[in-house]
Amino acid sequence: MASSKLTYFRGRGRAETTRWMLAVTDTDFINVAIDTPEELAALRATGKLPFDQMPLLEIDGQNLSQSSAMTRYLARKHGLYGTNETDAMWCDLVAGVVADFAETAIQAPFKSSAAIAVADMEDRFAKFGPRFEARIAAQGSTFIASAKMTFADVLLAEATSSYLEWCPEILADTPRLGRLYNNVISTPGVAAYLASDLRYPIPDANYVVAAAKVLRRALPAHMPDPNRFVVS
Ligand SMILES: N[C@@H](CCC(=O)N[C@@H](CS)C(=O)NCC(=O)O)C(=O)O
Repeated sequence: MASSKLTYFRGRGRAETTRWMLAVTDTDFINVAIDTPEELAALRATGKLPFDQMPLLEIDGQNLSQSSAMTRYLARKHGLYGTNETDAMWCDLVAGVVADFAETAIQAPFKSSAAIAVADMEDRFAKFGPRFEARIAAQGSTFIASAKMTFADVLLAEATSSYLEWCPEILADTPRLGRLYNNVISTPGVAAYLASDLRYPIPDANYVVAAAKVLRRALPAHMPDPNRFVVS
């Protein structure tokens, strides 16, 4: 039996950073997919979601909410928070910036066309890519927050993986970020995860529709019948 359980929609979304952290720390897990509003209601009725939100990570006898708490919990538990307070501060600082950077990739499948999604990501990368590069250089050219790998590197690699799926040439002028990315995806845990069935495919319109159906929310306005799941 797996030692942890991650419950979310049948896709990457806001659970993906936790999956990468479970992978890099060699923590075995299963994905539990919520596919219907009824399944979400049943999950909420268990009381395991303190703020009624997914993802939910069940680990070490605890129910964790908020992906940022999950990734930091795993980082503290497995020594991926650097070696001193300054490292820890840089981990948190970079994790915050990476969340801003990653948001554009998370929103990509919600855009009205792939061209718009790619343009948004190129703009976002133009802002943050050179800053990541400079920070990695200042840190010693291998990692971004410490002399050794931290969860900040893992989050940055996860976001970068999504950018690369939409914009394959995006790392052309940021070789240090490219090396950091390769270092993370080459760790045994992440490499095994990315090659496994636990890794969901790149999110597309079907994922957007599936999530809206579960949450009974409106779809992006460009989609047909955008209010088809909204219950008034
Ligand atoms: N900041 C949270 C976001 C959680 C969140 O917004 N979850 C959505 C699904 S992606 C949800 O459960 N929405 C239902 C609700 O807010 O009631 C995280 O990263 O875990």
